[in-house]
Amino acid sequence: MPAFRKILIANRGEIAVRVASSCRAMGIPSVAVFSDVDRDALHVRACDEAVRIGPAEAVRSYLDIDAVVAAARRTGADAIHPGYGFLSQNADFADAVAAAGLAFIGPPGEVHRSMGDKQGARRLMAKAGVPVVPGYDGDDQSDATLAAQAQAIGWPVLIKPSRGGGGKGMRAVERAGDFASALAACRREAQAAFGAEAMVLERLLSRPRHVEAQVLADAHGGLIHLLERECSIQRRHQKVVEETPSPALTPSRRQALCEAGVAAARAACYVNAGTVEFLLDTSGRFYFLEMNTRLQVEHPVTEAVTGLDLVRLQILIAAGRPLPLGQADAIGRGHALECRLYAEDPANDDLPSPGRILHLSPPQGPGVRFDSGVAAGSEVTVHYDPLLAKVVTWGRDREESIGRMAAALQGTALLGVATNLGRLQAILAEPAFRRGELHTGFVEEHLAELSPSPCPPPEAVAAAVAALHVARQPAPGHSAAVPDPWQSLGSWRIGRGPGGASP
Ligand code: MV4
Repeated sequence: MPAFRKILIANRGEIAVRVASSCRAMGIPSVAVFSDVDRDALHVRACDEAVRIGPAEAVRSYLDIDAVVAAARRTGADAIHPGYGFLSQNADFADAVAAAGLAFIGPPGEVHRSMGDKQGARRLMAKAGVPVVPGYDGDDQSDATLAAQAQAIGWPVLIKPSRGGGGKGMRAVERAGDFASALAACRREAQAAFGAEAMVLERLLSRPRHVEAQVLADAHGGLIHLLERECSIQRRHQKVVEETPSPALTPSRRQALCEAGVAAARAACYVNAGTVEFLLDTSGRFYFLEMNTRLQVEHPVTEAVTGLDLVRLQILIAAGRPLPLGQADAIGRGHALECRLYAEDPANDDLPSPGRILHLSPPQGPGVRFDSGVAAGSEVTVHYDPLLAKVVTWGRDREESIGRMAAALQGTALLGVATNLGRLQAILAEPAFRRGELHTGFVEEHLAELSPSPCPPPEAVAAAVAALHVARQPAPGHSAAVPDPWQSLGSWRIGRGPGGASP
């Protein structure tokens, strides 16, 4: 019997396409939801049916709990997969889905709630024996107590708002004299952003690595880890390159970190797929950072080395099935990398770069996977995350995986919007990257060497697109595999853009 009758995917872009593919492989019909600007989006075509849930603004569509639950009810779906981002870690959403008599493909609301607060999460982990960064997570939040605790921790200290995710509102303080004003600024910001001002203090680790453990728990007490991922290559808290295994871990450290991930998940009463984030300091010690109560963007590298389908496992767990594998079956083979392709302009401070995708040639080759939320003709808007696609490579070892990634990036062509493709190639070529010398300041530190070559002018892009499409004319009797370039260009014509503007 199939796990569910029908699954609604409460997301868009590459992850909605990814979830739809596992639904299809399991013989479960899928329902897409879409906003007005996503009517023709790839994820809508990837699903068996689709429901409009609102206008472009995410708060009135992909973040609208009532609209999403109503769409599930209307289409007869009996489960909802939230993907990542949007409502995926929203406790009220998980509760609303359950209250509607539907299965939420993720942990229950209570788990999201308890892990959505750094203070509570730190206390729970410390109690469970999971190492946390030396710091303070007490209830006494008076200025005097926090200042005294900071002094006891030792400088530099990092002030973290208990409710802030993804580095929001954090402040590093180098010396005692700067603490009071930094604390006041943090409180004002946290009050405005989250309506709460509890702070956690931690020793500021210098050039740490970000290593996370993938965990998997069923509803019957079964709980395993699926090894780790290293995600140190990021910029402004946006991950760019991820890999597994981490080049920084010895086998015994790896086992300790992954077992700490399992202990963290057990303490949180975790169910479904989750990620326990750690910081790894320069001496190899690791500390709990936070727990992500969802499927992660970078899950494909784990799939590449374990041979598992994480979305399928999530669905089976949500249907009440026991884990179909034990810890001894979770073996990593070889090495996998993921590069995130973003519609952002490295020549313009990485700002989002909306527009129409005129041409997309995906990478090919052995050990290459391409998870894309867009195709030629797709419109990239400013309304959502600028992630376009992920290039994933597998190799017998890190060197082979890097070689395949470098080749895959070289074999990727995406025209019409500015992307970080050149930056990804530069990171892969960086000697420190090749040596595995990664840390969370890597991109900023090497930014000068990672600077992009300038974008070609629009006329050159259009000419290249036309040339590519001419070169791909089908043999007589075969239908064209790609859309007509003049159609994909919309109203743009050489020397006469719409309203005189370039495309
Ligand atoms: C830290 C840290 C150094 N020391 N905590 C950033 C996001 C938030 N989840 C936690 N973050 C950090 N916490 C201590 N005690 C450095 C960071 C950090 C970081 C962490 C993971 C990935 C990328 C990062 C980039 C900058 C800072």
